[in-house]
Amino acid sequence: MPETRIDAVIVGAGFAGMYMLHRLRGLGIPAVVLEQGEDVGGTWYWNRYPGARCDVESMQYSFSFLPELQQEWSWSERFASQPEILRYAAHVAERLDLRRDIRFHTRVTRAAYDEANALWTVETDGGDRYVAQYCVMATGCLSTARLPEIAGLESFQGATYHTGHWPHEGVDFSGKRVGVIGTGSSAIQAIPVIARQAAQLTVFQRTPNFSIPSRNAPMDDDYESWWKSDYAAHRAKARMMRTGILYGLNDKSALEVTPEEREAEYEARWARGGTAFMGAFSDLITNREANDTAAEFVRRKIRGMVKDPKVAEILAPKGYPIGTKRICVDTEYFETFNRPNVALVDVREAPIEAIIPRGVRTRSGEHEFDALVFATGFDAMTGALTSIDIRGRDDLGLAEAWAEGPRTYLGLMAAGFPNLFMITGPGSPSVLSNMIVSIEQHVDWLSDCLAHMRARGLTTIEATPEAQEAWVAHGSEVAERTLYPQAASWYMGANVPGKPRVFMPYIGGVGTYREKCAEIAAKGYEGFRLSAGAMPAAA
Ligand code: NA7
Repeated sequence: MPETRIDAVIVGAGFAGMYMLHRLRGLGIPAVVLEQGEDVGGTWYWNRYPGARCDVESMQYSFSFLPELQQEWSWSERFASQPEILRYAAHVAERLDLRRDIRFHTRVTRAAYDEANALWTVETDGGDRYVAQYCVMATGCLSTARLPEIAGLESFQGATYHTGHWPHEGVDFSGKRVGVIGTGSSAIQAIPVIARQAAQLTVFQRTPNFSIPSRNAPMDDDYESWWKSDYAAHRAKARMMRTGILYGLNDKSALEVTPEEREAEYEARWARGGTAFMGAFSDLITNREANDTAAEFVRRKIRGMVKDPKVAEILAPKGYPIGTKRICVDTEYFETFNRPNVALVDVREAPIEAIIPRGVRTRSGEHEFDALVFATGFDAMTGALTSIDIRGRDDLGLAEAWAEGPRTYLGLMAAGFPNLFMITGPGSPSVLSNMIVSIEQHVDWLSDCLAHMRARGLTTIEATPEAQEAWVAHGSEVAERTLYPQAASWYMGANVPGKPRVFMPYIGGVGTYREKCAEIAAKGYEGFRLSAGAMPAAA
């Protein structure tokens, strides 16, 4: 087995892996990135389904670490499409000359810690082996696509697709009868586009979702200039926001204003579009009564957009608070159900019994298709990590250590896995935030930590079990103060049968979390053990 000795192995060449490589180079730490795909971009490399678009505004969904980079790049739309984000990733790779240290087409299968030598051995599907001091998992939070467990899945004779693994050459649905299973963010973006092309589209919905119109539009020159004239200051503010996104947050409760004022606030945000809708009042994610006012507003909008009252009722989400399953952002999603070539099947009423050679059989009958699209989501946050055979001290498997749900300190490290780092791991704000803001914060923190260690001749760092347990407890306690645990969401692991129901991201807010991480570093990396050489396990 060919073996390479190197200081650091980074797994994944999405935005996290790319920036990590850049920072390690700056520190003079030789590193290699191992990437499954054939190019950079991570999530944006795989999710090429029609209509794929970021729901964070493009002026904010980009790197901030290099002032020239953010000045020279121009986004063409308010919300960037997947192809444009991928072009941006390629631009960054070129500008920083990153590709020479990235091994594409290389899937990591195993990473094992050699305790005596304090080294990680990382193995790939191509039979290569890398021995490194540090191993950085930049594997993404929504990167392990999931097919549902439906009988007969293999029997379908038409074409099948998963939104998270879309063919690079694209798909032409013209003249085709298409079935889409799922109504999460991916489906909500893809359905209007597929509906315009296909002869017939049938959507299988299990849980309706709240979605806010994006009001996407070509980039407004004045808006772009406003950002670029003082990018550093705007970014600094964004980093301290709850979600790492700069938008107007109303600090009033939804219950302290008059019904008219409340309506006006929701109307203004609905008209402006995007996830800033959830910033309408301060208590929308903590108070059910306040939340109900926003949920009811959106349900009313849906009833107004969808002509058939029966279809509107099926599409109107009920039974869980708005925002507790990830809020969607769409372009004419609900209106699409007014088209004569689009049908909606309520899977709660008529459960899918099986996939059959010609299509889908539900309790109420058979539906024939030429193509089936699975928009059924991901094994979020933990899937990409636990699908690699990661072995820490005493051969402890990460999947085993996380059998009851992920346990980390700050979402950066797990006890028992020295020198193994996670970028935006479970226990950090990650999927509840602007991912690029969170990626930069983690990579910067980790780079500073490695610089600190190297300056002092320290070689090993590990989270203590006590600090980890306290962080996990704090994370659950903060989540319990919100309405989030009330929904069966992928944040809770609820979309994967058998996955423990634990609220995985940290919901204390991006700004608060950043301060906490900085404070821990300032206290000499409190809660971590640092040593010069291999160290025994904590007592
Ligand atoms: P999501 O949000 O996990 O959505 C998956 C959808 O698929 C959701 O509507 C599910 O219904 C549905 N689903 C999953 N399994 C089944 C079965 N067996 N039968 C019927 N329907 C099913 O994934 P997305 O890709 O849309 O979005 C993920 C994130 O990526 C998104 O939030 C953005 O952050 C980007 P359910 O709700 O579980 O009842």
